[in-house]
Amino acid sequence: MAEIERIVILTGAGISAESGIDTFRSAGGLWEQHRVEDVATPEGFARDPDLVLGFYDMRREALAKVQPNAAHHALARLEQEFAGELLLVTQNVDDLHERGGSRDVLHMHGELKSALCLSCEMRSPWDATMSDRPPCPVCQAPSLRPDVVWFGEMPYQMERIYAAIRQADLFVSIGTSGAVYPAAGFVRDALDCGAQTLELNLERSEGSHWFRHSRQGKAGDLVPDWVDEVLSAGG
Ligand code: BJW
Repeated sequence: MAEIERIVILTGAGISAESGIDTFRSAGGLWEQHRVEDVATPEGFARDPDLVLGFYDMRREALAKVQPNAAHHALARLEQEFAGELLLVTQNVDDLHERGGSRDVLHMHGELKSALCLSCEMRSPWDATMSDRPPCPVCQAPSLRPDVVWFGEMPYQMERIYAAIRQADLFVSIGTSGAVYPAAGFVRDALDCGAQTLELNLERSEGSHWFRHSRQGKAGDLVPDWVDEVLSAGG
């Protein structure tokens, strides 16, 4: 741990579970309540925009009622106190990392509190509903969609992520099932580049065997302990 100078962290829905946000693939999770083809694909949006806009309005509204947990706060502390380089990549569209104190968060699957205009292609901060078809703040067209990455779409900032993984000494995956690519492939990219790999998850994920180390438990317990280890090793 003392030799670790560059860390890439990937987080998923599990890190926000203890804050009260549903994960996707757990029993009772979002994909049991809604068909993924209907609410998380461009084709689903084209078929029934009201359903999709309502789904994301509901999740944006729910976000206002939850708070970051100990795992989000611990990663913010790591960002502040770690002497080396850190890239925090999240698949989550919530803003709990930012509200937990992290300043530099790469949202590879977009953000609930951002709108993407299908007319002018601009992204705008967004805190209101979309199902009432408000105008784009930039071009005024009533063409907003949630600024999230659906299946078949390209995640954000892939070049920056791959560049950081190529340089990393340690890749850490927290609270993600490893079911969705390209994020699920990052551990193999990190291994290929000689990095240490660590998984912190409630249970072994689909890609668990790729990780050199795997710890099972709640993110709210595992992440603060791991951050203490990194910082006490002089990182
Ligand atoms: C806890 C816990 C606690 C619970 N503490 N842990 C290669 C092979 C096969 C298919 C593909 C492939 N490459 C691409 C594809 C196609 C597709 C894909 O992956 N399909 C799979 C179904 C196989 N991928 C795409 O289409 C992606 N685009 C793409 O690949 O573009 C081309 C490209 C080419 C080359 C390079 C780069 C790109 C886009 C994927 C978009 C995913 N979008 C969603 C919706 C976002 C908006 C929204 O939020 O609604 O993103 S789907 C959904 O899944 C969401 C999540 O970010 C993502 C991952 O889910 P996550 O976070 O892992 O949640 P869960 O629920 O699955 O797991 C939670 C985990 O936490 C569990 O393990 C629990 O045990 C654990 N947990 N409580 C710790 N307290």
